[in-house]
Amino acid sequence: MSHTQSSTDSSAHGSMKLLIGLTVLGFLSLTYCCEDPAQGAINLARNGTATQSSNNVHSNPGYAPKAIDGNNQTDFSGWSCTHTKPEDNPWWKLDLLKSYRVNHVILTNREDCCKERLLGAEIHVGDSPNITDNPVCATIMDVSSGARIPLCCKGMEGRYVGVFIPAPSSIVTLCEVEVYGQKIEPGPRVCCYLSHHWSLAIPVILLQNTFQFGIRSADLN
Ligand SMILES: [Ca+2]
Repeated sequence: MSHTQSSTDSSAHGSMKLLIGLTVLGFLSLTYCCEDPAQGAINLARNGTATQSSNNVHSNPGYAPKAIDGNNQTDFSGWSCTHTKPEDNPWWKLDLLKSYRVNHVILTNREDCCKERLLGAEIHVGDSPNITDNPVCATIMDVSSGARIPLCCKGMEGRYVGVFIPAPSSIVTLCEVEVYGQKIEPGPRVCCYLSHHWSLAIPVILLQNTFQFGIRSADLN
């Protein structure tokens, strides 16, 4: 077998390993993002406090704490959904009272009407009480699959979870917000960075191993 043929085989072998590595990575990422909170996980939102940019003027006031009252009723007449006034850039904010590593935020939208109001809403997680200073976990692009909107925040760290609609004359209305995550234990921050960015760290490791394996294979040929 010629040297050229051997190099071609090694390159093809390395490419196949790379493809397999990326496929495994994709599967792991999807699995991580789509898992529900563990059974029995504590909803951190229940111990927090909630505020919002304004309150509607209505006989059924949609005060902010109604989104963390533990009642997932999706009909506004059930007195358990929030409602701001129609205004520019409305927001709702949850203060968890201390920082957590937030894995999941689950919103419960209204179903009796108006569920499209949450389209374009940004969910921010971070330590700034000014929620738009914090990174975005997700932007709601689809409200067609039911009232429950699960969002994966991949261990973003923060004390505040905010729902912000960057649009004129809009309304934030939420029937429930659940937050699941872990306490941030004292220790080297490298653990937290890798936890938050593990979906980035793992491909780097896989790519590194794949290329090292390919180089070793080429050396043996
Ligand atoms: Ca509620």
